[in-house]
Parts: sequence; C-alpha cells; structure tokens
Amino acid sequence: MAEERTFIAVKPDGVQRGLVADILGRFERKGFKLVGLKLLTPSRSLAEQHYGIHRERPFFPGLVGFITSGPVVAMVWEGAGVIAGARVLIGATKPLEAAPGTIRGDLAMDIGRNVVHGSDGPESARFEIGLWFHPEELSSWEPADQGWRRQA
Ligand code: D4T
Repeated sequence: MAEERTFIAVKPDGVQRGLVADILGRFERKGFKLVGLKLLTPSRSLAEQHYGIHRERPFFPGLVGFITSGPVVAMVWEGAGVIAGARVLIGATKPLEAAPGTIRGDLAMDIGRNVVHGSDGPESARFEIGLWFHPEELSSWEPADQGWRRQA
C-alpha cells in the first residue's frame, strides 16, 4: 500500500474541552507520522472553502460559525492507508453511532460537536492539505523506528 497523506483537525470543541493530546496521541500511537501541525482560528473564507461541498445544506451556516468560533489544531498525517485508516480511528459522523474505541465513540455525543475532522478520500485530502498548509509547513522525515512500524 502506497504512502499517502491526510488532513486531520481537532475542531474548536475538542480544543476547548482539552482533548488535543488525547486525539493527537491516538494517531501517533497507531504509528502514523505527523508531518504538519499548527493551531489557528480559521477565517470565514477558509471555513467556507473547507466545507464548500455542504454550502447548500441547512446546517452550513451553523457549521461555519462553529468551526470559526475558536482555535482548531490542523494536522497532516502520513502513512500507508492513512486516509481510510484515520477515518476508522475517528468513527462515524454521528457520535452516538460511532463505535466505542473510536475518537467520536469515546469523546463525543452530538453531530454538531464531533471534535475531529478527517479527509474522506484522496481528492479531499489533497484539497484540504493545500487549503490549510503551505508546502514549506510540511516536513518529510523518517522515524528512527520506521522498520518496527511497517514491514519493508
Ligand atoms: P467532517 O467533515 O467534519 O470530518 O465530518 P464527516 O466527514 O464525518 O461528515 P460530513 O462531511 O458528512 O459532515 C461535515 C460536518 O458537518 C456537520 N454536520 C453534518 C452537521 O452539523 N449536521 C449534519 O446534519 C451533518 C450531516 C458534522 C460534520
């Protein structure tokens, strides 16, 4: 399976509730590689572009208002199968339907406060990484124990 990158964000509710280390730690302990990390309060323009696919949905204004309401921890994670793998770690969009052990299953109750975002496919991963990060903000590096994470 080829190496790929995905965009993950701890949403404002996750930051406000002090869940950043727990959420970030789950990706780290899984073995994925952190290649980009920053904390920012998204502008309205950034939020509207990020959620552009939902522009016509009734929840769009509330969603944009929520995601711009405070700091977000924006991250890029790398690894073989990381795009789908991160979605498994995150769990179902509706937290009450998310399996125990997943981030949303363990840490959230409400679809409008579901603590974390993850790209849902290769195309959205490429788009979202480019939207949130400048190329020079991403680091290519090799963990010293890579051979113990993934068979060569
Ligand atoms: P994100 O994009 O935040 O990782 O969530 P998902 O990929 O799991 O789910 P999504 O794109 O379908 O929804 C985006 C975002 O909108 C919120 N939402 C969604 C909401 O507030 N009300 C709704 O009815 C839906 C469908 C939650 C996630």
